[in-house]
Amino acid sequence: MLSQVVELIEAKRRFAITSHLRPDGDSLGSSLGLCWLLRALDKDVEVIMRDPVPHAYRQLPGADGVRVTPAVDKPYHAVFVIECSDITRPGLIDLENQFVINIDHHSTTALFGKINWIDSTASAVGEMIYNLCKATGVRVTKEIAECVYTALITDTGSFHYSNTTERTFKVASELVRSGVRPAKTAEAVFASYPWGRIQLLGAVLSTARRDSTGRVACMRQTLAMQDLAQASDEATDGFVNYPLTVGEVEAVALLKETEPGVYRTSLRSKGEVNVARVAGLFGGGGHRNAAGCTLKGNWDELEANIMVLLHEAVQRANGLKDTTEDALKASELETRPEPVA
Ligand SMILES: [Mn+2]
Repeated sequence: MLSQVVELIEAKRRFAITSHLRPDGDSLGSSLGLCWLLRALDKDVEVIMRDPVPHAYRQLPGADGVRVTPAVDKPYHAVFVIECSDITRPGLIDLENQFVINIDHHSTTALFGKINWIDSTASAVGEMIYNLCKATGVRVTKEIAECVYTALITDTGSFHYSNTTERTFKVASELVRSGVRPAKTAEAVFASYPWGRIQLLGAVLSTARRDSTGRVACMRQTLAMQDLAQASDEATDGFVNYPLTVGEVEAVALLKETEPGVYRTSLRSKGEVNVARVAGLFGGGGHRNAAGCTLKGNWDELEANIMVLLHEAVQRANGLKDTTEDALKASELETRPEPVA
């Protein structure tokens, strides 16, 4: 919990901070924000990651100091692990031999740390880092503010998602007062993609289809599409959200081929529709409205399966009794158009 984290920071001096593979806005913003916080307390600290900083986050203060490494290869008094569901998520060799502090806002996280600070009411870990500033008496500098603000806007979908609370806006307001320029940060994060993203988006959208209820949609992304668009993995962030911009669509799946026969699957939903539960059936996890899992097997079968499960999730959220006939009818999919790539 928070008081244990504060005590540990006071007692120790040499720290590392890490987060999950393919770091995102919250993992990087929170890691770098915490790094600035610890520096303000004269601590010896560095951010270490298995994967490099994606293009969208290279403007973050301190991003150029992130050390990419496959292992925890230096001695530290403690290693902070930011928003990871378990100790393997950072992909760092020897991490399990460290004094680990687990900081997360997902209630589903394993309590793998010597200290576990979990706050599922926080919209992003960034919000928790802000609270840690207050708890340690560290002034929220412009650097900390920019890092934490990036965490907030990415994890709340620019304040669209249901994790956005009054407190999120209060923190955001304080961050703007500390020097954040919202338009500048938003442009850096959401408007700095390479052209290949547009080409890839076109290809992925061309695979979109719905079930007969119109409430469940799915899309796929193949390795061939990615090659053709010469798009990096990070250029595809957020594609899964497009079908949800349609009024009646309540749940969506994007199956993304990462190697032949293996699909990293993103699930998104609106309102009460719980996709974390669906992801959980396949060993994945996440939040009610945003979750993910890895599927293996045949495209068409996996897609049909996941759509039936999403349909059930939609039914459950709407309090409707699902008859077998409805479920079967819903599993009849629209004919897939020929994909562009
Ligand atoms: Mn997060």
